[in-house]
Amino acid sequence: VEASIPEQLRATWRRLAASEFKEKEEFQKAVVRHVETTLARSMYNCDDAAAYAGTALALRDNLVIGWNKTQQNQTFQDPKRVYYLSLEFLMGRALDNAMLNTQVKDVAREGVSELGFRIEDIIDQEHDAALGNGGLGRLAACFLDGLATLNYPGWGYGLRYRYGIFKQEIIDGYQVEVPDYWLDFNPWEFPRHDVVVDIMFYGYVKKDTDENGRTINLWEGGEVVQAIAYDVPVPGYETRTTNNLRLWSSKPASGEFDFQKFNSGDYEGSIRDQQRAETISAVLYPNDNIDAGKELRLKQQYFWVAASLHDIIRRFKKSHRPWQEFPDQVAIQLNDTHPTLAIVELQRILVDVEHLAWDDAWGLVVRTFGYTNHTVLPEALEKWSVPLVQHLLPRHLQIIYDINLFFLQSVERKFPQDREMLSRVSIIEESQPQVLRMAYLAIIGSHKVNGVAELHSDLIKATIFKDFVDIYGPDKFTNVTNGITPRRWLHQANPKLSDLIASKIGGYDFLKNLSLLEGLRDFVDDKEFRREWNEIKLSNKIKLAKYIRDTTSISVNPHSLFDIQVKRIHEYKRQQMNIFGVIHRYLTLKDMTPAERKKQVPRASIFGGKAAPGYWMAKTVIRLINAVGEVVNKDRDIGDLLKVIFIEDYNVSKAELIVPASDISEHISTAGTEASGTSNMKFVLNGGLIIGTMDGANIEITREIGEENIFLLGNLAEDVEELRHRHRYGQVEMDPKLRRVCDEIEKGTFGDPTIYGSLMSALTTGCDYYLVSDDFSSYLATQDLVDEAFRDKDEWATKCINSVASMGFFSADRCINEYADMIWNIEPLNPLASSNVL
Ligand code: NBY
Repeated sequence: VEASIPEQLRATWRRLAASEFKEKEEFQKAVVRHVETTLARSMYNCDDAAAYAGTALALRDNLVIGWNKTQQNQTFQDPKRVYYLSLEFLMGRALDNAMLNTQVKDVAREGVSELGFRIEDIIDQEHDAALGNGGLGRLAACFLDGLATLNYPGWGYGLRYRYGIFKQEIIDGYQVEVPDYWLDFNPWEFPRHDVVVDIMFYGYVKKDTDENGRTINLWEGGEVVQAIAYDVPVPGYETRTTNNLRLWSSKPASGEFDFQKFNSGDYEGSIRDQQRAETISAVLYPNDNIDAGKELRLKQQYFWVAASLHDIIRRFKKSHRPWQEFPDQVAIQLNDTHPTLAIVELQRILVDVEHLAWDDAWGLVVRTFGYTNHTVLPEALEKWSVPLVQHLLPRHLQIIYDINLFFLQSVERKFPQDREMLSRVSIIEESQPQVLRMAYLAIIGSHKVNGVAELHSDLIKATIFKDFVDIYGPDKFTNVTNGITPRRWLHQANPKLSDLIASKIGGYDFLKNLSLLEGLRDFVDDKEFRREWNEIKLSNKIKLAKYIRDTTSISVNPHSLFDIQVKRIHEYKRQQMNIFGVIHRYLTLKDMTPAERKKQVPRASIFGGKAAPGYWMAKTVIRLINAVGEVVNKDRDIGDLLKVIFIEDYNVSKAELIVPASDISEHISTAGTEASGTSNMKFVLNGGLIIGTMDGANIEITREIGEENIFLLGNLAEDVEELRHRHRYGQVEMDPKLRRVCDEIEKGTFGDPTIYGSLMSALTTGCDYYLVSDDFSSYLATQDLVDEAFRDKDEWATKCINSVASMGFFSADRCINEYADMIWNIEPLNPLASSNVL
């Protein structure tokens, strides 16, 4: 407040206020000014990279104006806000999205063209913001887009990793990890050197008495690092609302380096502390769906959670409301258990610092938090070692013990006869060493717990959280099926399809109200419309084929069936089943006479995805896919009939190229293992069909688009347990077709078979935990149906169009509105409401 300009001078400010460009020439002026002044370049020295920088900076000026106004408006109106705490925000590129959301792309295209550039080349210069692993991180990014588009006052809080997810290179068929230097030039972040929070680790707890003679606990004597805020604007589509994503970066608390050491000649020693502090936000852990339990990861979690809560509380305190109103002003959503310490940190602040009574504080905490679960896989459920937490966060451990004690007392009152219940639901698992079950803590400290698709939400209630349903009743648990933003995943990724749809159903309103896609049904029978539809798909396939040719020198016939599986490599997602199917197809083609081969539907099997660096089995799958490609792609008997491609370094911007080019995409996880999946939604929205199991959101996609429009295969979740049991007792013969595939691998057709030893033994001695053998014949039979269906181009287009027409439900906007109503209890804020500041 003391930094604000006195009232009598504000008229001058208002007269001089920066304004947004709308016309081409204003935009061009801004680009040239940034190239010439901000970058100190000129027309004699302006390559695509400089043109990107100039364009991004010009656009950024516009964004910042709307962003400042949104934030001022939110400050003045002071509505209840939601804070989305996520260790991952997989944002991808910002420029194209910002141009489209603020409706200036056409102006920009013309503008840069007159300056000698193609907008597509400029867009391509941008480095992805890859602060995430996969679905969980991308979901957070889609949610930010939905929140802003719907005018909800909502911020994201995350970590500003210096290195995002590694860049994947394929060398001799193997994945090689290369660091991701994404911050070299990032015009989309604003360092807030004035927003700094001290964060403490280690130390001890001292008991003391306050002025009223009550015992208080003081956490002190620890090591301090500083969190500095970096803000990223998040523009909504066709609204002035531009929300904020605040990312924390770590730095040493005590100056840049140790002068004493520096002066005494210990140059290395002088920067050691600095590096130690900066290590906290240095790298994103590259695991998806696996808990590594590393101390640095726990430090990241506390650092980020403590800085974010401090910031949220500072904002709450500005309006001088009593603590009782905290949950009426603040909703905090926990994206998985990674931010669960926020529950403990808020309780600590309320009790130790603000001196609220325990029960009053706890009531506020529970009303504030919601927890989203993204997995049932036991290896992905976070558990922190008690000695580690004791060492790093001694006071938090005490608070967790108390939370657990009061919780267990209440359970005991409710179930006095059930002694085993207490050890089952205790936050502390009595292992060696003891560990904290973070999911249990998240449930106990939240008022709502949700899964991310219907089946998944049912499964968590029936399995991993069953006792908690008995304790709290079923209403604490709910489902919010995931969604995706149609702005990025249709309009931006597939502009031609978006334009065609708009030309038919009366403009682009469907981008804000995705159910309007229903209007497409009126045109399914229109032959000319189907022709245009197919032409767009073909042009998207040509574009991908060109990319594949440019990057791998493999040529793919764009008329072949593009069969795509792109996602993190994981056994439960079963890329191995896909590549075994490809080998089977290859062997079948080899068995045929040339005349028989001529009758087959040509297919390109396209894979992409990163393996966690320590995940041996996943890396072996990548190696096998590449080895199969090596053999198949140069086999003269096969030609165009089968191509096997592994696209290097799958990320958000590559997804924007790949997703619109699919005919069929694979979502073939073992039933009950994929919580939702979100790329399944992206592919269907872009006019591709799905081959998939009855898992995650595939089930609801089927319900929406109709069984006739999806290729389902495999066993059901309810049968998985029984099937695994049979494998464990050696009661399952391997499927003969799979046997033949394995024999071929073991014969050395795809190189030294010892490379694939782990993969082979997982099917046999490893009891085939993911049930590849059980689903393989169903998978192959379903792939045959895909081939048959693809022959009838008209029928295929009809399926695709009808499916797209039914995808309204999977908008991130529907999903955000459900969270807002059921969990956050927040309302949209009119971006123009506060006329005194605008
Ligand atoms: O979240 C994914 C689910 O697998 C997918 O089914 C769902 O659609 C998506 C959005 O709800 N989960 C996911 O991507 N998880 C991770 O990336 C992840 C990352 C780190 C850790 C655990 C999971 N970790 O413990 O470090």
